[in-house]
This record gives sequence, structure tokens and C-alpha cells, in this order.
Amino acid sequence: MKIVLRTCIFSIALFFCLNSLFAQTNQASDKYKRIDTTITMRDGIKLFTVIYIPKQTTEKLPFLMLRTPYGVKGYPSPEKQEYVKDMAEDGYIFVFQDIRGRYLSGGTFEMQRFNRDKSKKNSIDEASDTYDTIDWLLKNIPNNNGNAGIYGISYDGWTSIIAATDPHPALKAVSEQATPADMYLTDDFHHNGAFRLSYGFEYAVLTEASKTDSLYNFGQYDTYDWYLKLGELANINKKYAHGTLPTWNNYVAHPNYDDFWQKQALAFRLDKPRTAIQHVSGWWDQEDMVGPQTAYQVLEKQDKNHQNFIVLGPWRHGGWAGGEGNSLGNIKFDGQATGTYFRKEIQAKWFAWYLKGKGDGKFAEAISFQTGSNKWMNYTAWPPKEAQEKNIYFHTDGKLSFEKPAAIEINDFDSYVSDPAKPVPYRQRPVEETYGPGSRWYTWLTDDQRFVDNRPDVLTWQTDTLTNDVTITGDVIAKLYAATSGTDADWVVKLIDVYPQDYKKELKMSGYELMISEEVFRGRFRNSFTNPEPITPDKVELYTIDLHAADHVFKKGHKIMVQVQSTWFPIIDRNPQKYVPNIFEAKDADYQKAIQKVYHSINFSSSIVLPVVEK
Ligand code: PG9
Repeated sequence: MKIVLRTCIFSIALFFCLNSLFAQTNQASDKYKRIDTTITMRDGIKLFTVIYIPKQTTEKLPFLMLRTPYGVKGYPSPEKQEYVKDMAEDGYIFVFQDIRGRYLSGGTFEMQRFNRDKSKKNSIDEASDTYDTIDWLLKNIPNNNGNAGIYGISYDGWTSIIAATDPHPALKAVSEQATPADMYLTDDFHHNGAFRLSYGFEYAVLTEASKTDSLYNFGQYDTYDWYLKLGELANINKKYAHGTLPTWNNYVAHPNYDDFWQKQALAFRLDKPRTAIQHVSGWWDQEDMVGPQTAYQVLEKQDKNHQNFIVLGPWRHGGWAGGEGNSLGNIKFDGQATGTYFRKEIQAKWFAWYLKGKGDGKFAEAISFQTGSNKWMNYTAWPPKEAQEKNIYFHTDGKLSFEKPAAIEINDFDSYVSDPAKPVPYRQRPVEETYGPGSRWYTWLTDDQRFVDNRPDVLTWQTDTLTNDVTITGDVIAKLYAATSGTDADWVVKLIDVYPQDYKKELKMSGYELMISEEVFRGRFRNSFTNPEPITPDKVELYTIDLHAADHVFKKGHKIMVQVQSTWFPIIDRNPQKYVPNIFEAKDADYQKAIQKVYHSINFSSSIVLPVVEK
């Protein structure tokens, strides 16, 4: 069987689907003159570029660019793009470009191309392509003020930050939004070494099966079932891809955190801020929540000229680009239009200052929309220094509290059978194709976790009803003391805000279980992501799992809950639970049931370390 493709007419990586929305939009405009052109790169490859030049302007204008693998031909005039229309009012020359190998550009696409050999004159990457584009624009588009900025979400956020690794001198401001930073540890393709199966496969098809976005034709709506029937991962190449997807082949060839993953990671590629740079991240970003935070932290260490900023909001992946943003899935933000606010008050003002010198140039180091309290906060550092680490401990009878287990809790644990033949779904079935018709992928991180909390293979602990607000601002870490009867295991930990059972403010949200932080950890990597090791059956080990940053208030009357499970399917591939050197080569027979034990005893006191801010 070969890969059968359907054109992506519903959405691509970005929810607001620039392609499909824009294809129908009238591109003519009274305000802008449009030029469709190609720009030649240093190696002779031509990149398709759409340039919008304001028709009436009294000043020289900066360039504002976006570089994307998702196709720019359909991009309408900037005043018709919700994402940038506030900036359009300020006046810029907008430049939209297909990156090499995609849509109307020449050359070959390479997923997150890295390892450019700078000793070779014609060696290229996204940084050099941006450089060459800016150089051409400055020389060929009149009436520019000599400055350029770049912005974009996700892949387009990544092309933005990569431009800042080796910037053209005219590049003065970069707003990277939802860039992936590390595809092995935190972002689209793996988390802590656990493979993001459905995303990893479907995204490779999306970008590598043809020059334009393509969906995979699963032939069925519920992909949970398809991935389960797939069985061993080698079947992807054996039955479907036949070695034609370079990114899939790289997953298989690099099962551990080797040079391939380490050298493309932003921690390896970034040294110091070379332009003003803004990082934007969504608290419920289902693809790249951590990327911008990592990028911010790496650059912050060398931010001598105070040019490095971060913005954190209550958004799904790219959610700030369109719509008001006063809710996400079932969650409401007290009527606050967080998306509108970002675009007008944060994004537009920031570029206006750095590219046009307009405004007062005063920007908070970190701006965060604190969830739960639903308030915008300004911080002088991210994470802010005020938080105190406080452990919230697991106990018997499903209790969670700030008290450590007592001396009588000597060998207490809770246990479940994890069966790879019956994995816990990560979201309620049907699990529609990630970017397919009707997909609920975009907001799954806000789904009510009650849909799994009665499963025998999901453990739950929760506090009594809170008598005061508990505010957490900063990094959340799980300390899990756990054992498995197998020789490898995945541990999924979720920190949940449980709404009151009789929630007068919005009755249908009563008892809602909202994930605040969550993560998976592949047990074989407990000592090293580069050199995995089998787990000794039934040996209690400490798993330290970074659940990442949060800025959230668990309100008085709510409860704090923790859930632990060992499968999260098909977003995470099934761990065979029997150690094999490379899970991409595991055989069906290697997948076996295991008994998992999570300890909450005086010696093995599992807990979540919370960054608590006392009011
Ligand atoms: N999350 C997508 C992506 C970015 C970079 C690499 C691979 C995937 C995206 O939305 O563009």
C-alpha cells in the first residue's frame, strides 16, 4: 500500500489555517500594492516571495517578514489579516516567503535544517536564506527605512529565531512565537524521549509527502484504532511510507538523544541575543509550549543589553493570532480578549518601537496572563524569584496534601496494570486525524480529565477542598517514586485543577478537571537521554519529571489533583514495557503488560514540587 494524499483544505499546523482561509480572500487592496516575485539565494535557488507595499505613506518604512513552509501565495493584503492588521495600521512593508523546497520556492525542504558549513561560500540554511532575502529587499524595494523584523508561529517561529542566529545587520527585531526548541526533549516530535507517534507521523506526511501540505488518508475517522492496529512501529515503513519520509527515517535512526537531536536544538544553536527578541508561548500549546521558554532562558543568560522578552498567555498553539481569545475550549477568561490584547498592545507596540522608534520603549521583561485569577501580570524576571518551592505529597486513599507521609506510611504504594494492548487515550475518542476534518486536537490540553479518572490504569490523588487560593508561578516538577514489573515504563503525570462540584459561576463546569501541567517520561532515560538503560523489575526508582512552567491560581473552593498513568495514546507511542535497544524496531511480541507501583511512603514520598507564591 502506498501513501494516499488528500489536499489539506481544513487546516495546517496553524489553527487559523492561512492557506485555506486566504485562498478565498480577495487579494486586491486600496491600501497595498502587491508584488509576487522570486528572490535568488546565494546558491542560485529562487524563493517565492509576496511583498505588500503601502500605497500611501509619508515615511520610509521597515520590512516585516514571515517565512513559512505552509504556502504564502494565498496571503491577502495585511489589513485583511487579523494576525497583523494592527501592525498594518502602523505601516510596514510586509514580506511573505515560501521557504526552500516548499510550495512555489525552489530547492529542497529539510526538516529544521541544521549543520550549515559556514566555511563554504554557498552553504545555506534558514538564517542565510533570511539574510539573502533582507539584502535583496534593501536594494530592490525603495522607500525602506533600512530596518527589518521577522515574526511567525511554530515552524514560522523557528525560521524567525534561526534568522537571529546569524542576522543581517538590518534585522533589528524578532518575534518568535511557539518555536520548537528541542524536538527530543520537549516539543513536537518527542517529550523526554517518548515519541509523539500521531504527531510525528502525520507531520512528516504533511510536509514531506509532497511540496504542498498533505493529510494522510487513514480511511477511518478514529485514528486511535488505526494506530493500535498498526502494531509494531516498523509497520509504518513496511506497509505505508516505504522509506519515503526522511523525518520518519530519522526518528528510527536516532532513537536516543544523540548528536542529531542535540545539534538541531536551540540550546546548541543560540548564544546571545543579536537582535531584540520576543518569545511568545501559550499555556495550553499542544505542540510547542516549552520551546519559547527554553529559547528565552538560553538567551537570558547573555542578555547584556536587555533585548530579550517573554510573553505567556492562555492560548493553544498559535491561538493569539486570531479571534478575541476570551476562551479556550471550555475555559473562559472572564471576558478578557487576550488575543486582541496581545496583537494590539504587545506585538504591535513592540515592533513599532524596535523598527520605527515609536512609543516609549518600555516593555516588561515577562508578561504573563495568569490563569485561574485571569489577570495580566508583569514580572521583572521569568520565572519570578518570589516563588517558594513547596512539595505536595501523595498519600494513601488518594489523598494529596502539603504534609509529608507520616512514619506509619512505611511501604505504601498504589498500583495498576498497564496494558499496551489497551492504552489510555490521550483525548476522548474518536481521535480525529491531527489536522483533519473535525479535529479536536487544538484544545485537547484543556479537556476535562474525568474521561479517564475512573480507569483502573489511571491513579488519582487529590487535596481536600482548598480553603485559600494557591498561586503557583514558575516551574512545576514531579518527583515520582515508582517501580515496574517490566524492564521499561512510561510515566505520565498530570497536575489538575478540579472545579467545585457545585460551580455556581458556570454550572456545566462543575467538577471539571482542567490540566495545568502535564508530561510524559520514558523510564529508560532516567539516568541519561543519550544512553538508555533497562529498569530493574520491581526496583523503586526516583523519576524527576519537569512538568514545565505554570502561572496559575487554584482558587479557594477548588481541589488540586494529580493523575498518573503509563500510556497516552496515540500522541505517545506505546512503550513495549520490555526493554529493547530501539523501540522503533520492537516486535509485536515485545509489548507486554506490566504492574506499575507508585509509592507514597516515608522513604519514597512521591510529590509534586510547586512554585508557590504567598499572597
Ligand atoms: N508544530 C509545527 C512544527 C514546527 C516545527 C517543526 C515541526 C512542526 C508547526 O505548527 O509548524
